[in-house]
Amino acid sequence: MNLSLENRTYVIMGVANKRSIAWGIARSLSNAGARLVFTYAGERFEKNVRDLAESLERSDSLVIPCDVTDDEQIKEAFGRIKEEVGVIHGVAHCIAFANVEELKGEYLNTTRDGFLLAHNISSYSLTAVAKEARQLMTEGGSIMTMTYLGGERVVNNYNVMGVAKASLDASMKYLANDLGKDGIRVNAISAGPIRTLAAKGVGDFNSILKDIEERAPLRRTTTTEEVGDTALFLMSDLSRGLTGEMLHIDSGFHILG
Ligand code: N5H
Repeated sequence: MNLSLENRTYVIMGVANKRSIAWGIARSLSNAGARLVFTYAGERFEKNVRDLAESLERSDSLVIPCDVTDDEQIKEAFGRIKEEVGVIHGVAHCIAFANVEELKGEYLNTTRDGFLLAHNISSYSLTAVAKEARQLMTEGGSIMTMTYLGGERVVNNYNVMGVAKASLDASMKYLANDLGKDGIRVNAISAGPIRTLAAKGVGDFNSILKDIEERAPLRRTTTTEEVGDTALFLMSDLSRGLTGEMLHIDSGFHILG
């Protein structure tokens, strides 16, 4: 039993640029010998993702569009993956969205549309993706998603995204229960704050990071490499007994009161 992912294929959803957590995951899996399939949402990110995929040592990555708000696109994307690579061994779901104006001030002001949008993209998409991925995971495997502490307790400004992450966390567990009989494990990584594109425009991000450097048990902030290497563990057979679990990769910040 080892960390090698030779002869395995993984779908990575949610690379926006080189700072993306999804890209940290891609590098760790690729270094372990995996073949990768990248999905992106919207033409805006296509070139970034293609350029990044080409920078990997293996030249057989697949890059395809997949807007997770559209069931047809998810079906089409996994249909193409089936045609081109056949069996897959895992999916890294690194997708979230909320209206930026609802990520500050009082949660109370969340609109119905904003609530549904955040839940649609950030939570329901895992279920919709797992349903299609299951059909290609005939040898079993591992599905993982990204969550954040703000789904477990109140973190200022996280607001509707926190409520969506709570829903995502519960979905992860129900999916783990459904898919366990097919040898498919479902887990989540709860990462500490990382300066990604999604974090851009978040007021006070510097002071959030500074607080972590001062107080987290490891006295440093989380890197995409740390998340990537944990994803490698989750995708490998070393984690074969682990499902329905949330791993905090956050320098231990979550244990603080
Ligand atoms: C407590 C905080 C800070 C406040 C909340 C931040 C929430 C961020 C997550 C979502 C995904 C950000 C988001 O949807 C921003 C969009 O409205 C605008 N941005 C975009 O459209 C960019 C271009 C694309 C790439 O973004 C997406 N999502 O497609 C939490 C922080 C301390 C930690 C953090 C930043 C958590 C997290 O969930 O990412």
